[in-house]
Amino acid sequence: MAGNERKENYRRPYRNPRYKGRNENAAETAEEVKIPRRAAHIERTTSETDIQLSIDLDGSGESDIDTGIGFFDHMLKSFAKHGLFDLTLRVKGDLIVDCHHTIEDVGIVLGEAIKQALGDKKSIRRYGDIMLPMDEALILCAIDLSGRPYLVFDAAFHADSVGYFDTQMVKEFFYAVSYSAGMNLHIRELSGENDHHIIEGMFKAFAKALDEACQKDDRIKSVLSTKGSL
Ligand SMILES: [Mn+2]
Repeated sequence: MAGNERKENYRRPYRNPRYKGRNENAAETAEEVKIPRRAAHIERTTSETDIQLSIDLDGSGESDIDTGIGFFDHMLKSFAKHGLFDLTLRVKGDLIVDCHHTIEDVGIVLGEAIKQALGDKKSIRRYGDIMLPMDEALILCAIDLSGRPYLVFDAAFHADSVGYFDTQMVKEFFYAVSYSAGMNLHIRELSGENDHHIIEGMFKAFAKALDEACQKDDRIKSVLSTKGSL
C-alpha cells in the first residue's frame, strides 16, 4: 500500500489526473497516459559473468536482486530503495575466483542500463548531489549526467572486506558505472569509521543524487546544455 502511494506521488507531475487512482498496474497506466517508461533491460554474458538486469528509473524502489554476494545485494537493494528505481538483477559470476568480475561487470551493465533508460536526456535536471549521513559516516556524492565519464573517488576503508565483498571493489564498481553510463561522478567520504556504514552511505548517496539528476523539470524544454546535446 505504501509502495503504491509512493509511486502515485512520484509520477503525479507526468500523469493525466483523469487516471488518478488507477495505478494497480503501473505499466498499463503508463501506456494509457502515453508516458514512455524510462527503463532498460540488458543481458550480458562473458566467460566470467552472466548478467540479466532490468531497471526502471520511474519506479518506486522495488527490487529483486541475487548476485551471489550478500553484502552487494544489500547495497543494490539500498540503491533501488533510496533512488526509487525498480531493479531486477540476476548474476551468475565466477565467485570461485573472487568477487571482482561479478561486482565490476554489474557496474558496467548498470551504467549501460542507466544510459539506455535515460535516452536523449530531454528535460532532465542533469545535476544531482547530496551529503548523506549514516551514523558516523558522512558521504558527499555529486553527479553530472554530462555524457563524459569521469570518476573522482576518495575514501579510506579499514578492513579488506565486508562479508564476501572486497572493499577495494567499491571504487571499481563506481568507476565501471560512471564510464558505461557516461556520467561525471564524485564520491567522497567526509567522515567514517565503520566500513559497512561508509559503503552503504555511498550507495544511498549515489541513489539519491542520481534520482535528482534524472528528474524531469518542465522548464527545461530541450536538454540542459548550451551545446544542445548531452
Ligand atoms: Mn546495512
